[in-house]
Amino acid sequence: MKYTLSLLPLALLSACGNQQQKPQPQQRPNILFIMTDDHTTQAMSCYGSQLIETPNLDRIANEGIRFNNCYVTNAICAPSRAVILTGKFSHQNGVINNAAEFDGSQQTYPKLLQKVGYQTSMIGKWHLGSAPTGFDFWSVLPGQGDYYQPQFIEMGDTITENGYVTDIITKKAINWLDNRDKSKPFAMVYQHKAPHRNWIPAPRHLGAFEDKVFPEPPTLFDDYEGRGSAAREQEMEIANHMWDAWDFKLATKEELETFGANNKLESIKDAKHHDVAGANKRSEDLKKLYRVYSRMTDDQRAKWHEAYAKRIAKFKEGKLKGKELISFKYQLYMRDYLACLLSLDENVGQMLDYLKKENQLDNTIIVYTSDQGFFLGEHGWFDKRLMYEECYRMPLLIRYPKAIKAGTTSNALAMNVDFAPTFLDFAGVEVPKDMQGKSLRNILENEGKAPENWRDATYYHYYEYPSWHSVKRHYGLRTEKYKLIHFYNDVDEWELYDMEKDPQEMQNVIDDPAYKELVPELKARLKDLRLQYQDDTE
Ligand code: SGN
Ligand code: CA
Repeated sequence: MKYTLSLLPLALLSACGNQQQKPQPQQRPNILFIMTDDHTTQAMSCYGSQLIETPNLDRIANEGIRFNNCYVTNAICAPSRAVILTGKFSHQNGVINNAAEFDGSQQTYPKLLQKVGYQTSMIGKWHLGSAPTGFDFWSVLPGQGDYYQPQFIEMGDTITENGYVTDIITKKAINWLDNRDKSKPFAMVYQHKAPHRNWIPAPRHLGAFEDKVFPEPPTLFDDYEGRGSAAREQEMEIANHMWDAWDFKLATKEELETFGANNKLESIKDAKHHDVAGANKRSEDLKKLYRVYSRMTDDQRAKWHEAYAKRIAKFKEGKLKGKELISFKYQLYMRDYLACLLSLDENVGQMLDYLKKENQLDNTIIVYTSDQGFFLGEHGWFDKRLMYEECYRMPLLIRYPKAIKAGTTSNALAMNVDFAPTFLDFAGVEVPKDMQGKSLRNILENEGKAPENWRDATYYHYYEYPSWHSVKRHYGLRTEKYKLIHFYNDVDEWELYDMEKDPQEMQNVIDDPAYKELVPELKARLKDLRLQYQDDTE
């Protein structure tokens, strides 16, 4: 029997009335948050990369928006993830470094979406210590996770899956989408491990770039002149801080198998990877690689040895010295890092195709980003952490044709702290006052243009020191034109870069008389930002 209005009970009528302002669950957009680990804009063709083509990521950019100036607030894994979930800076959400455990009882955007009827899930790299909260389904890698035959913790149970991590994460994500309650909108956090160190490509892509020579960045041989002690004393140089076996895969089949025969797996698990010197170094190095090798199938091992034979032979000739050796190492680094992106791009393509097939492509806000950028040899480095542009900038692509004109680009200053407010805004949920970011919705709907009162500076604070890679603690700001950084803790040093004249940050102009008046202005602005975001940590 059909109800006519007059037959509806009164209480139900008034409930309908109340709901009229809020979007109905089925009108709310789906949210697909795709995040990779350490994927930087220099390795995306939609950002003008000279290194690689990423056609499926470019699809998101071409059919949506590309942000040119999106910045991380603390360029390291767990902190970036915590900022994104909470919409709050590290000093407020508690995860100031990778060692801190995320307090899962706090407010996050997935929890707020769940409350208004979203189905939520978290699949892939999590890396926040505590168990995920706010998700109807979760399946996450323990810690950093493994590339081959990875373990997952799935709703509390530990399981091992066969295959390559990037493919498996996608399979799990699509499987969840397929089996969800299709009457409700979804918010899925789909996060890859790749292309994190030690950059292991899918078996089908092993050796894909072994014969390719990649262009070197102009700052590969930077001597850090004029920069402070942070740049000089870091430990993330391709020349000095990468490991022959672990990073460059320079270990023969015989060496690995002999190592495996002589060492118990338990002792291999706790391989040390920094603060090791002398004779111990090679064995620690092999230990680390052997742990990965021990997970491989025979077929994977065969492909591995075939792929790396050439570079091992070249290295063993022992003729490369000085700059030539650094150039060689840079090539090996690029070959593996970039080969990881091949499967990543394929998998994102699969996800887009799936949504299309399901008729959900245009109903879904699709975001592509990475937890921060990365150095691909610029300044001679790998890794991240510093407030220098290559790792400070995050990729940010968003596709949602209902709000975004295809092919839009934006120079607005955005931060990862803005993601949560943006999702809530699109879902019709009021952004809680204690979230510190701002919704980017206006910018998306306005062809990339920021509103009049938009921020004039981004704020940054990095804490993980002393620790891996020895990058000193610092905080700072970036405006459209300038970047000011204060290194503290064991030093008290300032750096200033003129980003228009010196985009590669080779000239620290903090003591240059031409900038004498600007320095106190920027320092005052930085002080204001610290007050605004209530950051009194130092
Ligand atoms: C590992 C890596 C480091 C990296 C950290 C943090 N070393 O410790 O190079 O900086 O992870 O990365 S490794 O020898 O184990 O590969 S993060 O993405 O989790 O922040
Ligand atoms: Ca990372």
